[in-house]
Amino acid sequence: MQIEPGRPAPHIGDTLRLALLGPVVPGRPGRTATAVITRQGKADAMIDLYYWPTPNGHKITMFLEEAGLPYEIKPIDIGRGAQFDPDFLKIAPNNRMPAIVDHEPADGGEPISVFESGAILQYLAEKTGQFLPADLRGRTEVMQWLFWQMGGLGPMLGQNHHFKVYAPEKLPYAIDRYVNETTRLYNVLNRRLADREFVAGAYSIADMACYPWIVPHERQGQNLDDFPHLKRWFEAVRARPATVRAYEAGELYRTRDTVDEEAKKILFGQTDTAAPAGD
Ligand SMILES: N[C@@H](CCC(=O)N[C@@H](CS)C(=O)NCC(=O)O)C(=O)O
Repeated sequence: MQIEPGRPAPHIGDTLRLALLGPVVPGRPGRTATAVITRQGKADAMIDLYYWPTPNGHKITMFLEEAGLPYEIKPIDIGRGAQFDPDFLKIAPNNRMPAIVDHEPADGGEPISVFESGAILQYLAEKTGQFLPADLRGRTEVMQWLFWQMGGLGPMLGQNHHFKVYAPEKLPYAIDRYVNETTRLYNVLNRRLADREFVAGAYSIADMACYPWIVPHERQGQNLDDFPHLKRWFEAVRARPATVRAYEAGELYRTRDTVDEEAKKILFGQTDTAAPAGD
């Protein structure tokens, strides 16, 4: 985190004006952001959140801000390889963030760690009794859309970003495949939202899982005007105060382009691909 030199350490409730060192968008230097320190930096936070400001990371800050749980962000700078730190791998063996450690689990026992954003959302919803209905039918509605996001919307849109934006070679077959699949998934969500306010009943972890993946719709080759129900939902979720706070928290860590050339080597050059000897 880069904070203006000479400033005291941030405290809960502080509003900071931050100079973002290093342009986020090439050609737009000198950006600043206003960030409200919510529960980050609290020494005895209930939840440690291992985080970087990406769609899967935003899901969890959205939940924590909605529920008002005390949390401390432990930045995992994936563009600099922090996901391979042995201590992080103990709680997140897939070398991906987000992950959490809950220091006050419901059973009163030792801290519990959770990785995978869908599992984290479910864990936090069960812990707090919020954003996941208790009744069989309501819960099943939410869980199927949460799994739909985890198995479809996230991975497919991630491949869209990869081939459309980051791949060194622009492969028309791969770009068409993932942009078309993105459009299909947007249509599924748009139809789903035609006759309801949120994805599954009241505002839930299914909405929190989907929303951050719709934020980069332009880079995914999509125009939200083509999906009017999705657009209405998107604007409603974007306007929620907790969503605003979650994205402001992320701005603190967006001190440079996350996927610069060094990051590309780390993110797209992972070499743990050979079977161990004897397999
Ligand atoms: N299915 C995982 C995906 C997590 C994931 O892909 N995280 C990315 C950032 S959005 C990451 O940590 N990448 C680091 C890497 O590729 O090494 C989840 O939903 O938690």
